[in-house]
Amino acid sequence: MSEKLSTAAHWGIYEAECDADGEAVIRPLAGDPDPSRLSDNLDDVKQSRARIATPLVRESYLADGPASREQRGRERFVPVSWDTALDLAATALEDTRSRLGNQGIYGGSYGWASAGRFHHAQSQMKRFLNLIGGFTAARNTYSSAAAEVIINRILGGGDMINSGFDWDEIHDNTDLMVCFGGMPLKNAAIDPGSTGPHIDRPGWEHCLKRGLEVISISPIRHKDDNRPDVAWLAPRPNTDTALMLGLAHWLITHDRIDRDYLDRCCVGADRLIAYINGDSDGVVKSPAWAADITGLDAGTITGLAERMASQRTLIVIAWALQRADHGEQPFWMAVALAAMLGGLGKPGQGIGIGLGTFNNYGAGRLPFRNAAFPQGKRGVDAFIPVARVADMLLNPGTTIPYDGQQITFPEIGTVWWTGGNPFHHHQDLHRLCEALRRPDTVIVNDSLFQPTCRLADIVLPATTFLERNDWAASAHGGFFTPMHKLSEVQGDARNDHDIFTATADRFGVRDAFTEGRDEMGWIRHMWGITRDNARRAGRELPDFETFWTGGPLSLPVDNDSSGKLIRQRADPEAHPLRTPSGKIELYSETIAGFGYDDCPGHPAWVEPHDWLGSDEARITPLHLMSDQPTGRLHSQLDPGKASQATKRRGREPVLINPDDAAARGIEDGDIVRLYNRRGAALGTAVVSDRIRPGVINMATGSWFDAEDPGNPASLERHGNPNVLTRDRGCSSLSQGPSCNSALVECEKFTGNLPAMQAYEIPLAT
Ligand SMILES: Nc1nc2c(c(=O)[nH]1)N[C@H]1C(S)=C(S)[C@@H](COP(=O)(O)OP(=O)(O)OC[C@H]3O[C@@H](n4cnc5c(=O)[nH]c(N)nc54)[C@H](O)[C@@H]3O)O[C@H]1N2
Ligand SMILES: Nc1nc2c(c(=O)[nH]1)N[C@H]1C(S)=C(S)[C@@H](COP(=O)(O)OP(=O)(O)OC[C@H]3O[C@@H](n4cnc5c(=O)[nH]c(N)nc54)[C@H](O)[C@@H]3O)O[C@H]1N2
Ligand SMILES: [Mo]
Repeated sequence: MSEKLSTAAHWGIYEAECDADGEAVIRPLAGDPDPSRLSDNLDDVKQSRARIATPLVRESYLADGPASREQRGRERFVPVSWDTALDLAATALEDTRSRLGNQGIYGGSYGWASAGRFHHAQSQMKRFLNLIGGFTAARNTYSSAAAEVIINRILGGGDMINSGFDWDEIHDNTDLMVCFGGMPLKNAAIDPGSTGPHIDRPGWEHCLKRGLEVISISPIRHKDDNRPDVAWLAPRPNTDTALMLGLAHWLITHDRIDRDYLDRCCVGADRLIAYINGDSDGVVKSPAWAADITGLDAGTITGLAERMASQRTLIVIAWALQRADHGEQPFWMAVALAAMLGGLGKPGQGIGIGLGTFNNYGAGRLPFRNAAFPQGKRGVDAFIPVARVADMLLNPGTTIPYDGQQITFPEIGTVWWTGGNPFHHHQDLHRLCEALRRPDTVIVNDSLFQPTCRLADIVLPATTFLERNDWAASAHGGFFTPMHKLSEVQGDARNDHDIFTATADRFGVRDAFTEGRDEMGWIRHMWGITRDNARRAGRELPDFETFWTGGPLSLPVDNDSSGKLIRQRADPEAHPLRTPSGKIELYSETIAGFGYDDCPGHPAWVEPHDWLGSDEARITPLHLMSDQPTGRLHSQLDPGKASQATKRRGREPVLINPDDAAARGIEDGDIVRLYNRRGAALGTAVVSDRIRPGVINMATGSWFDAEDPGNPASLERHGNPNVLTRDRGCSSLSQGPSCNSALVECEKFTGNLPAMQAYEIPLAT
């Protein structure tokens, strides 16, 4: 073969060669300055003990169908033929359609799946479901639901959650970077849709070398932050809004706010100032008030305010802060604080949302769209806010508020999940088990037997990205990668496309689904559309053959997200934002008009349901944080080498402060049990002063492994924090996930260490 072989994952672009035995040898893109350690998980894409070899049906579903629903998660699976599995799936869809209509099919199927524009698992499923009349969908993401909703309302446009800052701009224009959430460069390993060279760590180090001053504000000190030239402030979790209000109070009382900018480019500053001064509620949001809530000194807060007012300051805010009760507030207040400082709309100043959240996040975008596998026309309009899935399954017919609308939960007969793992991403997992025992049928497509498969009736084995042809395009930075088939398909696995083609056949819509194209036909077609889009925007992409044989390529990107605020600052009348006022909304008439108690018309300190200052903290006194894992992308390839290397004694590490450990007789390396009223999970203690006392952290992604799924009294043996998190929307506005607001207690585990079963496939044979 003369072509250059390549492939891509969310965590990197890879070049490949075939060795003498015809085996593909895969290595990170040449010139990547900081290749991700997640590459070590690739062995498990080739060969994994958890790989599903053939379609599986839960034992009593095969005998009794939906009547066996209570057995989900408690049973073994029977290997069956594709025909048997797909006939059962088609019958389930038919039954649901006739009993409940198409809205009785839940196809929200949230999840990251794999990189690759054609074999995008959810798009494949949604196209098929639309062709048979539609499905109930999901809106927003687990990543940033609260930010998406609030930023859209106050800055006009969801694209404004992209930081819009690249490292060169920061290098040249920023004196002080105040990072709410720190600078967790572990997260910059990945980027949706494939990652070009990992530029964040070198970019950050370049800026520090130039003398950029950084203050990391986070209950955890990250490995990348943990250096003498980065200052660390560790507030109580979920109290950042109070801290920002305290900073704003100092700016107001010391006449250090940019009145001209607030008048010209924002609306509602006076109402927010009245709230901060206590005119509207009798509570002055002074640094002393903020100190009481955050656990920081008042002097530290005033010192920080003065520095921010005196230097060219960039506020950086991690998405984690909004994955919390009232998660909209710190984002809204961070925008307000940046506006008061007057830095918004100036290069290198203002607010960098999510810088460091993904690799290349500030690097800009291409001025054209990459073709996506077409999902077709929505058959029904029904949708839910994505994180309300268990509420929907448990409470059909109930109505909830969401961003000014009223959403009534439909009754669901069939759930089909592909390319996602709700037993990774959702909260209160025992409750989720209960919820997934309600519908008639649960179907899951995956390559590995991840925990959602265990709760399913029908499990369909999907190919991995190494086993098919595709192409990838990075969401940030302009990278395009041919994804060549590098391994033979294992067992009976099928591409998601082929799974839905065969299902479409059972409904007489096969040709409509495929449009007569095969895999390479679609890839060529989608490349052609992308090339046309590029040409219309004045950019040139090569023809398909040149692309397919030529290896990964890149185009220069445009960096224009902060450009909108720069233009607005220069001339607000000529360049209005897409908000009702055309300006930045520090008070929103629209939100105030919704009348939500839990989300007033301006940013405010609204106590979270679970935090270190709440009554609940007397029973469960530790605030649990559950950040993104360093050794994997979410739960993907958890049995893999990089993921396993982060575990201790095979369990997920629990970061705990020496004071909290000593008070509980816990030593480094001990197995500990975390618990609250929602469940209990095991982990391995890592005792360190890199975490604030009263706070513990267990990263996400260890596969859920409960002794008795659905029973909160049973032990989760592996270390999945979502056994402990609360399943409640951030507020009536966004209804986003609030996993980062959870309290727990921790004790040394003294029983016999139970054997884990997370990676075993419970086969009936
Ligand atoms: N407590 C807590 N919970 C959280 C978070 C947190 O911070 N704290 N973070 C949240 C965030 S930000 C996110 S984005 C979510 C992530 O949640 P998910 O995106 O659901 O997690 P993944 O593990 O990426 O799930 C993807 C699944 O798709 C499968 N897959 C990969 N390729 C294919 C394919 O080609 N076909 C098929 N059929 N399947 C495939 C993988 O094997 C894997 O099981 O988790 C959220 N949950
Ligand atoms: N290696 C790896 N990288 C990833 C992912 C992965 O699974 N693995 N997932 C990717 C995805 S989908 C997403 S959405 C992003 C998520 O990006 P983020 O949401 O930014 O990531 P997290 O790791 O959840 O949190 C980052 C840090 O925020 C801080 N933090 C948490 N709560 C608070 C708080 O209340 N106050 C303050 N001041 N700080 C707080 C903690 O230090 C925490 O470690 O990461 C992406 N990057
Ligand atoms: Mo995410």
